[in-house]
Amino acid sequence: MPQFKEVSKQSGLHPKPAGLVLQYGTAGFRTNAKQLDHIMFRMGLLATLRSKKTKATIGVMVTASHNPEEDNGVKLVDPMGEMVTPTWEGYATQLANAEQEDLLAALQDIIKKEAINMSQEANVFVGKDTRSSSASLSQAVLDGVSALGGHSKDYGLVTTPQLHYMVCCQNTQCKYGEATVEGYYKKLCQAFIQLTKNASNCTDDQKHLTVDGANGIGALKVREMESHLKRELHISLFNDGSKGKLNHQCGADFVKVQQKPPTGIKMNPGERCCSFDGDADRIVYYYADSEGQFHLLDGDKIATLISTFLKELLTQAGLDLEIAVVQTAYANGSSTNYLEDTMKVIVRCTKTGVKHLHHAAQEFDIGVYFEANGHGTVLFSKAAEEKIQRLAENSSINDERKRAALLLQNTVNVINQTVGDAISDMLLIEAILAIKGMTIQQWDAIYSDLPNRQLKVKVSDRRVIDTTDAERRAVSPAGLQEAIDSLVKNYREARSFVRPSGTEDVVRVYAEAETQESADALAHDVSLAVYRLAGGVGGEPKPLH
Ligand code: NG1
Ligand code: ZN
Repeated sequence: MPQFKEVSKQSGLHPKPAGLVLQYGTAGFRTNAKQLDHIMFRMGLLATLRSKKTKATIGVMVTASHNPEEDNGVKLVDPMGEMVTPTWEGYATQLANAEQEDLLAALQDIIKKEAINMSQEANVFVGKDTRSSSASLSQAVLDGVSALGGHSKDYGLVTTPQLHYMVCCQNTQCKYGEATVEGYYKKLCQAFIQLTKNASNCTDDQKHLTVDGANGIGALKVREMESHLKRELHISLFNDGSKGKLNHQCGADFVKVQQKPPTGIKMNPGERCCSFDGDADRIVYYYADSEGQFHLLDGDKIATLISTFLKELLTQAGLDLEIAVVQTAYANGSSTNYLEDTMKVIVRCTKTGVKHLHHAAQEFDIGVYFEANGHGTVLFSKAAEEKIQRLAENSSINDERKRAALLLQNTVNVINQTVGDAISDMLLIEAILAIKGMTIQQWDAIYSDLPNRQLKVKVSDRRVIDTTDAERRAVSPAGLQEAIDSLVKNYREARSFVRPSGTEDVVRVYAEAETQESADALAHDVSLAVYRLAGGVGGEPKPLH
């Protein structure tokens, strides 16, 4: 194959350390940046093959999201902005782990299995986050693309969802929008401004939002976007990367897991604050009340706010569209009860990992999906979008229906349907709160979270834990589920489950109960059961109090 000579030559500049084995996991490859040069080059090769196979543009994003600055990672983006299919995740792992001398054979194997026409043109979009290692690692991706004769476009510093958006725009011949960062701001901000025109008497105070940029790419992009917002949203940006370290004691993951505010921000009582993660695909909100008590509004609260808003608009517009909320086992039990019992919307539970949620959400006219950690978006089926569009253009309907239809139309436009997007979610939430004239306290009061606790247990091989029922029950090792069931019975309104993490070498334990003390005690009890029954390593888990 003519291109193989170049691959052979270039791969020598990105050699694989012998024996190193890495896995394409839930979030792509993710580890210390020092181990990733050869992976990046090879993902450039793989993206080129995927582009030839799909005859479409493929994305490659260099980021390790909420991990520490020293880490990095890479994810491939499929033609419509979705994650790549499991088969290609398998190829990614094969190609990444082929020893240097076996690389061409590994490539050949994929080409043969997928019957790839090597004379087909290839096009790859590349983006990177602000990590110090990202510049050279994204160059390695570009080297991989050019080694196989593919065309590439380097978007440089972009958020993960911005890269997904570019890929989708390109592959829909710009029907989804213009494939530029400017185009992204224009589409989202125009929709946001249209939405907020429906907010009556919004004061400057209500238009104010404090944003923790996690010292990452999201901060840069919020700054870039600000002029497009035409003062309809006043952002005070903290942790903008000028001083602090990426994700260090800040960002959405820190705030959600620690259940406390990030360092480096100024919080005034009652004011809305939000945190992005390191690649701006997650967002959580929070505020401090007049007593200084911290209140977190996570992905479940966000899903509830958005689905309530959409359901009301559908009723006002007289549109018969089925709306569902997709969650994971980590969703707070109170949110599930509220959605099912009070809101009467369909709720689905899937395995952890965005691709599972995204997939399930596609089955409905409108699928709102959020992980409790703040990753999520809304998907509208093609038919739903067309119905909304037709109604918005219909001149013979009454004012109430018309207003609702236009609101729905602009809601569709403010949302990045390709993947969870902190910037897009932020604009949607801000617009909803403004339209409903709702404070963050009122939003928080829609339902009360059950106190909960997440813990990690180290075991010698986390694969001994196998789960079923969307990860809510353990089928192995023997006796573990029975132990959890009997521990849960000791507490009121309690629930607990365990699962092996897909991104860290740990078993995650989740517990919720009527009080924080009970949730903490149950999480500890279950951690001990995991430690004893699933091969715990190191010292026994210690009680939290
Ligand atoms: P793992 O490590 O498999 O629990 C974590 C998050 C996921 C998802 C992925 C990808 C939790 C409990 N888990 O997965 O929701 O975001 O990372 O980043 O938050
Ligand atoms: Zn992220």
